[in-house]
Amino acid sequence: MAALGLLSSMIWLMAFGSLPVLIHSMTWKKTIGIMNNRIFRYVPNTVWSVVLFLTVLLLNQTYAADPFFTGKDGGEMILIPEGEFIMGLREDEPGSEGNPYKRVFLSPFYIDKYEVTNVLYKKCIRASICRQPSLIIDYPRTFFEDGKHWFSDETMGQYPVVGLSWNQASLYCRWAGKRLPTAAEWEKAARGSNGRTYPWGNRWDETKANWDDNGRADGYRKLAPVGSFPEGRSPYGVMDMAGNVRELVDSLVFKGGSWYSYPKSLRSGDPGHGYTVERDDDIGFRCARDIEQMAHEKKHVK
Ligand SMILES: [Ca+2]
Ligand SMILES: [Ca+2]
Repeated sequence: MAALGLLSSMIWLMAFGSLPVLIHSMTWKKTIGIMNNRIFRYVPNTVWSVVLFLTVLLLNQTYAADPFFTGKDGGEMILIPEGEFIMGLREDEPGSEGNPYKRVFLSPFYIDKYEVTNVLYKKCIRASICRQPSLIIDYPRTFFEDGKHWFSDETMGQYPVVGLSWNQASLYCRWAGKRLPTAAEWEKAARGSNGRTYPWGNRWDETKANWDDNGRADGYRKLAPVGSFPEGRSPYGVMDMAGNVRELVDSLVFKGGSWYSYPKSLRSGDPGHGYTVERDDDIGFRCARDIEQMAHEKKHVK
């Protein structure tokens, strides 16, 4: 990803840098011996410049907007490598009955680095695939103190989208060329392979996630923009796997707890049962993607 980003930036720099430089470079052809023949002499500099500009632009489109790392929605994804991980809760933890530690093997997959944001969800609405989110109960708490609307206000673009049903979330992922993660995939992406309790480790830290503290320790009374807690990232660099919005997966459970949850629900191994309300103001999601699917599509594009 970093290499692609660097390449993309360089290409853009070349594209915008080359055009004015070449147009004004009247001695350009003479400095390169091979250009100093009949064909090149009678083609104006501006034409060569435009050709170069368009080539560079085309290259940029090819490498910068690679849908295999971002999906159609442009949401950045992270590779979770193949292998075993420990799922569930330690024997001495509350809730471990019925959800004990177990080893689970998973093939590699990609998962969104961030919770799906309002700005990304709006792309799917503009494509006439997704419907507007709406809350099943319009709690007063869904409005921010200054009266901003949680979805329509333009300054809320980087906040996670809420107010969706499971079907709406699933539809979004499919539109983006992705799917909802399984509970196991979600949990591995959140806690890594060694069964740690929270994405950052085994000890609770009230400053590393957005939870129900009324803003006292984490700085947020309600939702926070995605990626606001980089120190709370998972071993793979996935953000907000504890708190902010609890996340829909492909089974009907919610993972990771939210801004309206206490630390117990923020444990990555928490089964996330006990909530049945859809389209709530603390429920969001992120998408996943198969490696095989990506390789298959790439072959077809070529
Ligand atoms: Ca909070
Ligand atoms: Ca979350």
